[in-house]
Amino acid sequence: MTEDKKRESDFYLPEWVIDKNEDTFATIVKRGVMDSGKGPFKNRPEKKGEPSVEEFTAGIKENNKTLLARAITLVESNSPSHYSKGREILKKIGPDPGRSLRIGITGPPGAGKSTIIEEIALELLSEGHKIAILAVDPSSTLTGGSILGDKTRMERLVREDNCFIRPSPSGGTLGGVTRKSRETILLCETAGYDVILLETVGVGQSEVAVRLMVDFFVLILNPGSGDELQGIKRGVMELADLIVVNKADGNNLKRAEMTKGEYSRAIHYLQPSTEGWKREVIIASAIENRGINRIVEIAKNFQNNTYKSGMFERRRRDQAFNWTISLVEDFLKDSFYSNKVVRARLEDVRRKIVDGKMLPTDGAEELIKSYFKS
Ligand SMILES: Nc1nc2c(ncn2[C@@H]2O[C@H](COP(=O)(O)OP(=O)(O)O)[C@@H](O)[C@H]2O)c(=O)[nH]1
Ligand SMILES: [Mg+2]
Repeated sequence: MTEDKKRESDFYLPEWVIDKNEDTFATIVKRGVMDSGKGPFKNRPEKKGEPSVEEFTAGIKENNKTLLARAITLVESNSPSHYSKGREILKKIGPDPGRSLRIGITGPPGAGKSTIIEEIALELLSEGHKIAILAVDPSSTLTGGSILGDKTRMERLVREDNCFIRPSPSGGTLGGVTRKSRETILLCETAGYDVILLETVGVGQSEVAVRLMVDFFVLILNPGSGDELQGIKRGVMELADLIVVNKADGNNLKRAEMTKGEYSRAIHYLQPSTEGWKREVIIASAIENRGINRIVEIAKNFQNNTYKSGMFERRRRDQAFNWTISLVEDFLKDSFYSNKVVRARLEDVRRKIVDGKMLPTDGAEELIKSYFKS
């Protein structure tokens, strides 16, 4: 018994404690109290470990928001053991967890994306839909702002049982965030969310990434002078299924109408983003809740039309394969750059190339050879 106690108390000492040299330390390490048998801790349920894959899956299907959030944390995790558990959960769920409409909302910072998302969500909730709001922000370190906007405004949604809000994971590569967002979408759909709203800041690359994850893609812009039209990349407009000129209120109303006219002319020559769907430009005011029902209506028309034409299903399948390829690419990149031999050679090759002593083509060949030799 005493022998047991001794060993047990040794266990509670930190690793760095030097044997029989107690005076050296200003801190005395004592064993903590696990359970006094009294007080508030007594009735607390025994701390269980992480739920099993089955418990996760069953809980998510019953819309247990805590388990849903924890599962998302697992798939977002960079730790291989967490991520592999996340993957097991996804495997159990299967490739097609339920009918949903995935809507991507993009646009420059401050255009009113979050405000519009909130209004769309409130409208859909009142119709009995279940809404998940996710943020894809590959540039959170650049833009700094909170992507879901003013927290107090979101409070209207936070209280809703049928609404789940998940802000963007901070940091990470675009590829990483994209991969995780796809998994997050699947988890939300398993929990019964039938409309997924994805907000992304328009910074170039992110629109392309989000377009590959959603069914319907909306670009939010503001009333502006004709010059601004030049600044909006043609490519971004080409990705959109709908363009909304937001903030059409107060003194801006007239300008919004004019901007709408300009964009309508500009999109005339663009390729459709979705085969068989003609994009349009509308005006809206999220603050005055005008035009929001029109956005919802157009999204539903889009869903019906693309269901009928088969485009909806076809795009989903293409996106699934695209996801597969991007996972392979992520893997290869990781494998290459974490390879010890490659890492050892990298600096030397870099120096030779920077000093003009080696051709980039030879540098690449050398690195690739060292990868395969290792
Ligand atoms: N006047 C006006 N302001 C708006 C409207 N929608 C959003 N805003 C304001 O624009 C600012 C940025 O909105 P936010 O939704 O956070 O933009 P985001 O960065 O695109 O998500 C906030 O101060 C909003 O209150 C609108 O329809 N009209
Ligand atoms: Mg926002």
